[in-house]
Amino acid sequence: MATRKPAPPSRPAPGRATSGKSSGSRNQPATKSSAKSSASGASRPSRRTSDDPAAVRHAAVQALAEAMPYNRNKALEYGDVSAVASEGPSAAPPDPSATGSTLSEVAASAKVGGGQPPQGVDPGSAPLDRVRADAGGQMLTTNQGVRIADNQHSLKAGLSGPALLEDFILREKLTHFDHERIPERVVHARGSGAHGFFECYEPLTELTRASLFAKKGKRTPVFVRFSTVAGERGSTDLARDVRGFAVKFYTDEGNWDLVGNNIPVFFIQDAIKFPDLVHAVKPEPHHAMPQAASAHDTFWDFVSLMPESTHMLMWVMSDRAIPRSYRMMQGFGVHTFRFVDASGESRFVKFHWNPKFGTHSVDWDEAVKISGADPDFHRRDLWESIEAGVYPEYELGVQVFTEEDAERWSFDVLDATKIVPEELVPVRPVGRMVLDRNPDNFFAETEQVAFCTAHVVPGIDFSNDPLLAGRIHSYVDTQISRLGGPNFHEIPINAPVAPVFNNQRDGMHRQAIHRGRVSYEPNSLGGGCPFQAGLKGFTSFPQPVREDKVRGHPERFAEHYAQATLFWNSQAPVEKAHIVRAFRFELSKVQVPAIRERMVASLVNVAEDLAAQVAAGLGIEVPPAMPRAIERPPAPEVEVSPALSLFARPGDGGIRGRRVAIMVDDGVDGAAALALHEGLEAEGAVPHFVGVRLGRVRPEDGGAPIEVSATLENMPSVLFDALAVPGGERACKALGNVGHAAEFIKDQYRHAKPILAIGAGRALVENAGVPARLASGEPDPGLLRHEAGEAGAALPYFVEAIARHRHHERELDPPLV
Ligand code: HDE
Repeated sequence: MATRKPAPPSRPAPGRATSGKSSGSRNQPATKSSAKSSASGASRPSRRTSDDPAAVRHAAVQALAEAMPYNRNKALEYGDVSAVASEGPSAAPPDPSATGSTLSEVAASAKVGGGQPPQGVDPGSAPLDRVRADAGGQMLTTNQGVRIADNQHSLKAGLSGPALLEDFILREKLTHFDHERIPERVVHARGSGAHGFFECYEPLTELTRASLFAKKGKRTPVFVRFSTVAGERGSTDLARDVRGFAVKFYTDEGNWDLVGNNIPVFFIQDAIKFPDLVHAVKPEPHHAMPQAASAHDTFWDFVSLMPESTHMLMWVMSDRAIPRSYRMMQGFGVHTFRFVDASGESRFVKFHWNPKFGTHSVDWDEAVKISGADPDFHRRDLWESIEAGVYPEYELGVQVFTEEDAERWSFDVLDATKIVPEELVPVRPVGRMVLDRNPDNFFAETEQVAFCTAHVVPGIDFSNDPLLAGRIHSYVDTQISRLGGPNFHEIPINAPVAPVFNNQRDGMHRQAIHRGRVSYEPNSLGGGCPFQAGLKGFTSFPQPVREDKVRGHPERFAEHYAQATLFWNSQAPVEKAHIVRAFRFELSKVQVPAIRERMVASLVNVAEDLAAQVAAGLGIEVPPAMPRAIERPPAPEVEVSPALSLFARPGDGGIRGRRVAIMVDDGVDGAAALALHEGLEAEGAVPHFVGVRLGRVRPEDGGAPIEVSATLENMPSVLFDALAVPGGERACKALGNVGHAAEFIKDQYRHAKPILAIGAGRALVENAGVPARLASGEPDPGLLRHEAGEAGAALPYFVEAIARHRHHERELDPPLV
């Protein structure tokens, strides 16, 4: 290849990156001039020889073009040297007018601002304050800023006359209203979001060059959206379903989206099956039922024919699929990703989010009732916790391993239906995420936020997981129809805090007003800007690819059951009982017996005791095991992994944010009620005086009346984590005649929640049918019974019982109460 003549020394060369590899093999000038220095050479007019702006601009344009006598990077675009990205040449204009669109830009106004803008600025990356609108003290206007005199009447020909077409105020208002909805997400339509930050524990530079992990204590803003998958936008939060756990990190080197779930594996191995899976799980196409649920024929038909989904089914049938709160569930990146360090070394990585409040769930019977009592249960919990300063917090952990490690294992790390057991690769905590701010506006932020697995930053890269590959395509594609065009990155919640400069132009709803005539690269008329970043930019990990084009998967993808068995073997007895119950319930909703039987046949390959219990629950014989895709599956490395149990992460032992009902009526033991309220509040819990009606109840001791904050009707039992009955003869007698009170107590008991009964409260609880002891004859540790006057002494035990979350010892199937 021909060598090029370097630029004469009198004319400093435009900036360019050099690397040992590239500068050694080509005749390239090694100096990098700053923007200023390029403008100070011979081509720059030494002073303004004219006051004529056109002449100044002409000279400046000429100087800028002269600063690039040829494309210095061309020779670096070929051969081996081209594999190393080099920074693009650039030069700063000697006069800002050189890169403007028009000489008239100096004419300032209240609309366009004050003349020439500073160079290299992207106002879209500035804090969201720039677009947060507030109407305090302001008059109502149209969208054109015209003040509206009357917002009560349309314009009519006379008081009783016809409405007039010329009423642009009415028409603007209705037209806007008519278009207030955008298409909902095809999956994960139902979601709730929050702002926060990620804080790095220590530099991870030995693993990744990603800037968010560069320094101890470094904080990166985040926006998180939690979601269910199958339900529509207005569906219940408490469906049995996977939860989305999508995090947008606004790093100083661009946005990184970790678009994960609360379950570490997925149903399918290849993106080409995703539309089939979603069509099967969504409401059936003929009658659009059921909403948000997976308990129906098409779902079980599909998954029972796709044995690779069995592992995920075990998680979905476990209590993981009915979390108590978004604050109390794990998150996972699911796929294997890559960390890449500054030297280009790469290792595989899997991402985990572990909640500070522990992993806790609700009972299925409870979930069903919450769906009626408060379908916004998770959304409300997230909102109210943040408003109360009980910030959801998660620790980010990574499992890092090499390709050689991965090669040795019995499963394939590119198969998203598999985990890497923590016994093989421990999870290393690397930082924490705190969600400390609710959005200003649900639509503008939570609805319009657009996550995408393709949004990675230098230091994070993809693996060859075939499911991930499809996602890299799918997310941007879906936003184009959902958000109406290719400029959704400019919507404030999506815009990175790292400034955006490129030559993409136009498209629906373009916000930026790009200055100048240059929208191509290479150019000299814009000083080469924006120029390619070379090694300062994102470079793909150069993984070798030398194979035939095929449609297929490696042999190890054919093993479908070992990790489903691992999950089953790692569950506590009560978790296993809940899995059996869930399969029984779900399959009992399936109308076609052959599908039920096929699914149970598949479960035989997971564990015979599981299959036997599910079969018994469905009233069928255990069928023969479903034939496997491989006859002799490899032996798994790990047989039991305690980390897979929900009980492995009880949380920090506190009860912050837990809702506790204190049941009151006229004649209540006021001292006990108030002591409990105060004590629980001091622990960060959210106590409510729950009565038959709103208003005040008068305590038996004649003390100050107590304000009821919730009723047995408007906040039934399932909306509380625990119950205290403070006693008082008259109150308990009256409550004993209220069906809602008995139901409340029964549900607290059935859902294994702590109950504290003081004085006369003990009889109230007993009369509701709550047994004093467990079926085994042992005392029930979740049922605390105390004499009148012992509220203060009982409180620490009650707090401890709430911190345990649930007292599953009392559970029987079917329930006694
Ligand atoms: Fe998604 N997924 N997905 N997904 N996904 C979407 O993107 C898709 C998959 C996940 O809160 C969509 O903006 C394909 C796995 C979350 O806004 C869409 C495949 C995991 C969210 C899409 C998958 C997820 C989505 C719908 C298989 C866990 C909600 C609207 C190749 C790791 C993000 C949208 C939010 C959303 C496609 C599989 C998680 C259509 C094609 C595996 C948390 O692009």
